[in-house]
Amino acid sequence: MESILIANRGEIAVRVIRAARDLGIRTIAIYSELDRDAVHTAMADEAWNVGTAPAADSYLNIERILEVAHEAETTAIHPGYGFLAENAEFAQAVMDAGHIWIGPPPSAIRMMGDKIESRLAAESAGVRGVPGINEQLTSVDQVVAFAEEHGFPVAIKASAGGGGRGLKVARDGVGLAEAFESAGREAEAWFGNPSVYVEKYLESARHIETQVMFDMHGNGVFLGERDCSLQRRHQKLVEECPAPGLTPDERAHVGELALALGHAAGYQSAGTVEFLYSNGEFYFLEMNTRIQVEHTVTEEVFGVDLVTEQIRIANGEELSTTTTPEPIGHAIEFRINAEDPSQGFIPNPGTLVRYKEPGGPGIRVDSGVVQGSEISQYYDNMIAKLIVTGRDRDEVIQRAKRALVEYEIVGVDTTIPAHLLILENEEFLEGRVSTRLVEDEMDFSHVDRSTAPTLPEEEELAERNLTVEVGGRRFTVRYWAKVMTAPGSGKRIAPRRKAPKLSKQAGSSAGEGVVSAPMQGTIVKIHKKAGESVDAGEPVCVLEAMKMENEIKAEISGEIIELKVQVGDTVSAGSPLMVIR
Ligand code: MV4
Repeated sequence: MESILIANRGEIAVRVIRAARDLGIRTIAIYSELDRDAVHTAMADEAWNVGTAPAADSYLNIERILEVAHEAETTAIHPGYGFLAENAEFAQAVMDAGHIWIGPPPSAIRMMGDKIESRLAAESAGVRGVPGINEQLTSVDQVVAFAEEHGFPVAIKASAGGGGRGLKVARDGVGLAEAFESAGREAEAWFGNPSVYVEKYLESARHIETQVMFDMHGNGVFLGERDCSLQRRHQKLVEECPAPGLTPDERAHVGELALALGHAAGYQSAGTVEFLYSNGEFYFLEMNTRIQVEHTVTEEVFGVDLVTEQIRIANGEELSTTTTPEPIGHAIEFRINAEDPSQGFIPNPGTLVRYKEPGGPGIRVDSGVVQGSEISQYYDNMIAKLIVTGRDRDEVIQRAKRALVEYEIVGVDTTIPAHLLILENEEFLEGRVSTRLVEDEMDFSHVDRSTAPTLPEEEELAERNLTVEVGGRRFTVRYWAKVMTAPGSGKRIAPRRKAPKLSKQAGSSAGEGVVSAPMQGTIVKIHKKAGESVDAGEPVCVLEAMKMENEIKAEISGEIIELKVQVGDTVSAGSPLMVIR
C-alpha cells in the first residue's frame, strides 16, 4: 500500500496519519477552506483543498474527494469516524474507483445502519436484543400495545439512526403520542428517514460496547469492552476500559456474542457492538461500523494499534492476533470539548487563545489543535481526547485529576470542569456508573467557567506562515506581520465569546413575561395559542437546534398575550417567541 487519503479532519485525521507513518505509507490530507492551516493539513505528506467550510461542501463532498483521490493517485482511503465513515455509497464508490477502502464491506455498513435490520441479524446470530418490535412503526397504537405488554418506560428510536440521536423516552401514556411524533421529526431531520421503532427502555443500565476486528480470511478477534455510560444528550463524555466490575466470565461471554454477530454479518475491519448491561444480562443495542472516538482506551489496555490493524487488514493481511490479549491496567478517556457544562453543555466555539496539553506518566493526548486553532461551529466541537492509563482504576483517577488541572485552555469554555466534578462523584469513584449518572443525577450548572485574560493590547511583529495553492495543491511560505498582543506576553488575545444565556430550563424569560429562544433554531411546534393561560415550567413550544428538539418552557404563569412566531420560523438566540402577562 503506497498511499492513504484520509477523508476526515481533526484528531482522527492526525491519528490515521500517524498510523500510516508507522507503516511507511505516504499520507494525503483533504481540507476545507477553514482548515487550510489545520494541524492535519500541515502534517500530511500532501494536502488538497476539497471545498468551503460547510461539511456538505467539503468533507461530505464525495465527488470532489474522489476527484482528489484520482488526481493524487492514492492507493487507499481511510474515512475516520463521522462524515462519510458509515456511508455505504461512499465505500462502494471508493472501491469502484479502484481504491482500497479501509473499512467494512458496504453490505455490512448497510445492514448495521438500519437498526431494525441489525436487530434481526443479531437475533438470527443468537444475540438477544433489548425487548422491542423489529419493524417500522406505522401508528402510535403499536407503541401503546407494546407498552401495555412490556410496561413503561419505552424508547422510540430512529430506524436509520444511531448514537441515541432521535431517541425519545416515554414514561407514561400521556407523553407517548408526542414522543412518537417528535422521534419521527428528529429522525427526518437527522437522517432524512422518519421511520422509528420501539424498545423497552432499560433504566440505569450500563452501556457496554465491545471492540471486534475481522480480517478478509475469516478470522475475528474480540479486543475487550468499554464502558460508555457517561453521556450527555447521547454525546459520550467519558469512556473507560475495562468496564468496572465486569467479571472475566462476563467479558468472555459478551465477547462471544459480539464475534457471533460479526461473523454472521460477514464483517471486516474494526467494529463496535453495543450492548446494554442490566441485571447481569447483555442486550444488543446496535453495531457501529467504523473506528470509534474511544478506540484509544482499548489500544492502551489491550496493547493493539487498531488503526494500523485496519490498514493491514485492508491490505489483505491476516489479523496480528486472533486471541484476546490479557487486559493490562486500566484506561479512561475524557473528551475535551468546547462546551459550557454550566449551560447544558451548549457548544462554545472560538479561538484557543492559550492551549497547552498535559503530559507525564500515564498521559496521552490525541488532538488536532495547537494554540491559536479555531474550534469552528461548522464541525464537531471536540478539541482533544485526554487518555489516562495506570496499573488500576484508582491510579488512573489520580493521574486524570493531575492532567485535567494541568491542561491549559483559554478562549473557549470546556468540559474540563465537568470531568473534575465527575472525578469527585461517589458513584463514579465506586465504579457504579450508569446511564443515569450524568444525564439525571449530576448537576453541572454550578461548575466554574474558566475566564480568558482581558489584557490591554500592544502592536508587535510576529512570524507567520502563508499558505498558497498551486493547481489545488498546498504550499507554505514564511513571513513577518504586525499583530496585537498582550503586553510582554507575546500572546494574541481574542475577545471571549459569551454562550447564549440559558435559564435552568431550555427556554428563558428575558424581562417581564418575554419567552426568548435560548439558541438559534427552528420552531417546529407551538403548544399554546394567544389568549390561553400557561403555568410556570409548562412547555410552550419546541425549538429544533443542532437537529435536536428542545422544549421551551414558560418561567412565569399567566396569559399568553402575544405569539411572536409561528411553526417553521427560524429564530436566532435571544429572539422573543411570545409574551406572557
Ligand atoms: C437505550 C437505553 C436504554 N434502553 N435503549 C444511547 C446511545 C445509543 N447507543 C443508545 N443509547 C441508549 N439506548 C434502551 N432500550 C440507554 C441508552 C443510553 C443512554 C440513554 C440515555 C442517557 C444516556 C445514555 C448513555 C448510554 C446509553
